[in-house]
Amino acid sequence: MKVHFRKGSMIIMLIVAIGSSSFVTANKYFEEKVMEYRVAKSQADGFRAFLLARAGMQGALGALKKIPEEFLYQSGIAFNPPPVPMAGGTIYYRMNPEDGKINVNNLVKAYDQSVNLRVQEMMFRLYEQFGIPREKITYLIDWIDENDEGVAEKTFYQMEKPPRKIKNGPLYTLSELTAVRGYDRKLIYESLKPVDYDKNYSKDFLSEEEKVLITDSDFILASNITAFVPYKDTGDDRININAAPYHVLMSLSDFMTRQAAMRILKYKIEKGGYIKEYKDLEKFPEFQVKTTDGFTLYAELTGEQSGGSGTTPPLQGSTSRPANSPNEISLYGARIKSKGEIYRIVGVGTMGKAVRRVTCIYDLPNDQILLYSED
Ligand SMILES: [Ca+2]
Repeated sequence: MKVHFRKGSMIIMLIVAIGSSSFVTANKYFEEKVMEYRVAKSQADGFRAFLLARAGMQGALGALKKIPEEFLYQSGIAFNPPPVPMAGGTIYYRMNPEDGKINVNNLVKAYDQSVNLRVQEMMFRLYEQFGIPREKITYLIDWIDENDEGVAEKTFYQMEKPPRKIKNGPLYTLSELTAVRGYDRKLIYESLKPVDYDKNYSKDFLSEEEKVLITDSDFILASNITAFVPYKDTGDDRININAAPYHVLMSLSDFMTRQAAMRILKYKIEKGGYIKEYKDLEKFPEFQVKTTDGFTLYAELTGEQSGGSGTTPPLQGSTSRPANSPNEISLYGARIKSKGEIYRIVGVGTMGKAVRRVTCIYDLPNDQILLYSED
């Protein structure tokens, strides 16, 4: 009996042992499978969200190609339509004209690496409004141009701690600007509005209407400049007046006035959000002021002073700048355009907790994507 009992108890113990170990194994197996399932599901959600984001971007591209621009502007919501529920998730897209900002890459002419003086002067005027020292434009030019001759070139960045490599080429995105001497996130992405601006301007100077036309975001450098590499090196530095914020409009010429910039912003509203022909501006007295060349501001902005002679308009606050050859600036023709050509498109897809975003810079006339990123 004893033996039998022993045998029996051993068998029972064995069964229990097998049972408990298999239970542990099964439990572990189950947990692993649950984890795998969760990972797979979140990956699937992420992938689906990504597909929705791509679909949003495609939708925006389709809208840009098919819908006349004036309707996009005038309908208001076309640039940023409400979210669309799709396949258990949501699609959003947003598009913004990018050529109302100054493309800093245009500071250097790609074909001969010389400085584009017209863009440099626009940048001077822009930086002056924000109280940013001019040297920072020179540092930026050194960063972009191929050569190593300048004040912020290879040797400067090698001495930095930690040392970093100079680009000596165009910026792919504006975020690269943080690597350039004299720039940081604060300067680029935070408001440069003077603390006493509202106190000084709001009551006496700005009408209620004007307060709407100059928004807080206009005081952020990143709202006024951009960086993308053009599809073709046409040297096109024209500013899209339908998309340009106040400070960029003020940078167009030494002869731009607050009244002239406001006139553009107000006229745009009068026209339902879109100035189809910039020729309309000619009739306003604000654009009939004479430049030192004897042309009107309108002629200077539109390049209609073709074959213009005389001297280059002097920079504000500068008397020491060497004179350029007479036609150096006027040669490039129009400074403004009314048709948008470059757009930033953001597509966002959500599925469950997953959110995916795709961004592109799109050149509409050339039907080219200049930059594409996913995150
Ligand atoms: Ca350089």
